[in-house]
Amino acid sequence: MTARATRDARALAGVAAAAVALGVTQLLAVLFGPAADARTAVGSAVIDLTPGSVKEWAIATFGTADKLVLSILVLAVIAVIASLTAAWSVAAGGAAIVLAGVAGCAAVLSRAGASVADVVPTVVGTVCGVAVLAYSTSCRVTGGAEPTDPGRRRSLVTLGLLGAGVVGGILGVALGRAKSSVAGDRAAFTLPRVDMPAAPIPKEVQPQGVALPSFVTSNDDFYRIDTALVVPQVSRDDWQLRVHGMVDREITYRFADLERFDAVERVVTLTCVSNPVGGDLISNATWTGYLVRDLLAPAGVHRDADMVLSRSVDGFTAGTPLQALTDDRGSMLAVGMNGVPLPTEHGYPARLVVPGLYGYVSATKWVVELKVTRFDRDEAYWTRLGWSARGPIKTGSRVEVPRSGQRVQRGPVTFGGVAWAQNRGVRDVEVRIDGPSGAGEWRRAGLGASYSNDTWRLWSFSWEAAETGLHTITVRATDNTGATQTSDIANPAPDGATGWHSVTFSVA
Ligand SMILES: Nc1nc2c(c(=O)[nH]1)N[C@H]1C(S)=C(S)[C@@H](COP(=O)(O)O)O[C@H]1N2
Ligand SMILES: [Mo]
Repeated sequence: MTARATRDARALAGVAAAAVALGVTQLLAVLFGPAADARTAVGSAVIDLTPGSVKEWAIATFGTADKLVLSILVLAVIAVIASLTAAWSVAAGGAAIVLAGVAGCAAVLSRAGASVADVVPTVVGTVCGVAVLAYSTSCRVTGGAEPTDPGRRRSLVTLGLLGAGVVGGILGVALGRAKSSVAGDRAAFTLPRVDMPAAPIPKEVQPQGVALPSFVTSNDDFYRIDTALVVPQVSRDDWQLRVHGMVDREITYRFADLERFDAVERVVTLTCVSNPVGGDLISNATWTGYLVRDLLAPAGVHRDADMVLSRSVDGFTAGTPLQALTDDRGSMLAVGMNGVPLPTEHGYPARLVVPGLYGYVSATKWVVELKVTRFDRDEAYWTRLGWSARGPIKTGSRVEVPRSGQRVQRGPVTFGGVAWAQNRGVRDVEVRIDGPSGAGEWRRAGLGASYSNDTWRLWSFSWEAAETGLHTITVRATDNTGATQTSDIANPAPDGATGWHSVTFSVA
């Protein structure tokens, strides 16, 4: 009985020590700045070290919530390890905390822009953690007249320390966020006056009689995918864009320098290479910004360059064909999204938007560097993890209505969805109900007006639901070159999923 209680007490002491270590580290990191945040550094290192296939799985399974899941997982793992090692022995618990501290320091130092001083919060936190463990496990069972009392008191103090660690950690995170937030800077930013506006969007882009996504996705609904555990906070004053590599002269733009370029506006549909067949990692927005080719021109790009490696402030890189950045498709350094400054999670104050290419090879958010280079000299983030160096968006389409398993009343009904083939444009969408073994044959869907080759097209399909029971609807798109979306099934890796989207529904 006594031995068990002691082990439980040690386990509790281990968790308290970990909580204090993390809490102190987090609070001190507020003073030292974001680079000293060991929690974020470790999480980011975990993301970077996770094999590409696991990342892919995490994105597919958790989507935009993947980072929250990771944070909870990391904290749970820390608590379990701390309690198990300390329950084993105080020395093991202490060693685990010190090892975690060393790993934390290593993670901090491995991040872009960290200095040696940034490990101070982690070192102090580790020392505090070890001290808590030593205190909470010392003279546990003393024997003597009242053996339980000192132990009880100590358990209460240990619980108190655990609580203080948790509160300190939460406070540290909140203060750190408030301190580094660029919300104020963003609110004070007025988008540039547009010199080359986008063509107006006719209301005919939106088919009637069916609940489809809006042709222009609101900023709140726009899908978000990135490797950033914490959204980078870059103010316009801090932002710089360094253009270098295979150029005649290196240029570093400050944010105010952008004003001397023509501001353009374009409607472009972004798509993630991780989007599975039927997935929703695709959205459409009106972007405001500057042409990348205008920004590159003064640097004097060498003729033998064929790639631009864009780098984010958080270290993410994308390799984009130079051609795609300089041809007439209008690739942009975007500063505005749907008429407001870029939301921080979408890259404030500046990001790349390249029509026709998946985001992983083009859409660098919080972009601070454009290195003119060659595909045979440099490799970007996802390419190093096994994804294709080049990522043109494949023609795709999705059924939005009906939803899988939806019950439809007998009689006339309108289905619909979206189709895309950025840079080529969607020419046709065909729908098949109950094929290929059933009576179903491909029939043309109605199409919302085409806005441009770089934007998705919404489609609708009217059908007479006559036979009760289960039915399947399948969709496929044809692009403006006449090529029809392939039925071959491929996974997102290494260069985008293919296959036709089918949805099964019932008629009652
Ligand atoms: N800095 C940074 N930029 C990034 C990424 C990233 O991980 N980090 N992910 C890219 C990927 S894979 C996609 S699909 C798009 C998504 O842009 P969005 O989040 O604005 O929709 O951003 C791209 N830009
Ligand atoms: Mo992506």
